[in-house]
Amino acid sequence: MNVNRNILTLDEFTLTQLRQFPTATGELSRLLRDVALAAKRVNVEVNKAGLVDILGDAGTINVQGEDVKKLDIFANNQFMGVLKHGISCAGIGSEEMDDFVVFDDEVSNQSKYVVLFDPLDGSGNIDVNVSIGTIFSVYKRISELGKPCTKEDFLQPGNKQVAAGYVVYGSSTMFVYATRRGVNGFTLDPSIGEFSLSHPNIKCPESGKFYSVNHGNFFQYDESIRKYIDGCQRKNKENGGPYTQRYIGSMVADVHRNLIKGGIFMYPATTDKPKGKLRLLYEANPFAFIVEVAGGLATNGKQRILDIQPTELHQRTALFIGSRLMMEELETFTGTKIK
Ligand code: AHM
Ligand code: MG
Repeated sequence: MNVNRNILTLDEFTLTQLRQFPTATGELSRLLRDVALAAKRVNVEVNKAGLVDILGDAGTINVQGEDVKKLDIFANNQFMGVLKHGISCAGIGSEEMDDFVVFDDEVSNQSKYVVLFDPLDGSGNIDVNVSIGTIFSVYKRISELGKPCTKEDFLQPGNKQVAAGYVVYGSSTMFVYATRRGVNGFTLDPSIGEFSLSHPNIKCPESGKFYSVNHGNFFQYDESIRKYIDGCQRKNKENGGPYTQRYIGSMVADVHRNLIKGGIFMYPATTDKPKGKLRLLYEANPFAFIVEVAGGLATNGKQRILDIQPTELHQRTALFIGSRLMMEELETFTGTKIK
């Protein structure tokens, strides 16, 4: 019997990948399925956010000292819930929680992976109906199986990631994930409630037209960055400029657009935030992994993001990420050659 396999769902796709490795245990596929399930639940709430009394501050301040919106808490609970209930994850770290959470039960202690995530990034955009997203990062634990996972499992450099991904809750909802083998994108088909393969084998264009940065902070950036941004706005036959500026303020949407169309996204250090704003473990690292697998580059201006040795869960970093040739052009301003 012939079954139409032209449009694979996320589960079907991960199974076809699994079938190529007969010794694989399928734990990563299960983990991705768990994350996708939580994403679907979050998507339902994001879609009806304007209709129910779920908007606004939950009246608490998160560990970064920022207001917590109700949807952030809902999303955090969904992702934590599926990962705790599943059999692939030994512990998690989240933007919304002070410290790592070690699940420490008989099944979780046998699980191979730990997961770091930002359950709902771009929270400033929730109450204005603009794209927001989830970001996640997966590591194989280095601690002994059968015991609770440890802090060292979470504090591995990004180059040790096994997989990373994001969900963008936008005009349609997309789930994009990368392993070392490639980056694939799935669009939620509401008629069957499944993510279906819509963007196979995503490659980041070598160059592009878009640059994404918060111009309001311009005078707080280092001089080399100001000069680069100035160059983005000028006619330049070498780089095909001037570039077009696009900045939504939701990293997931901004980097997603540049990944598909070609471009560069920057969140440099500022005088107010000398360490940068974005978080290394669950914002910069997963995107650096995805974009590098797709052929692009990611740095903090001095060093490759994926080579930074993390020291704490909520560590911040400057971030420059995008198309390879645009990143190389930036490096002529910062004076660093990363790759
Ligand atoms: P959040 O985790 O509190 O949502 O902050 C991260 C977001 C990113 O999605 C986005 O790129 C950046 O903050 C925007 O910051 P700014 O408003 O300073 O430009
Ligand atoms: Mg965030």
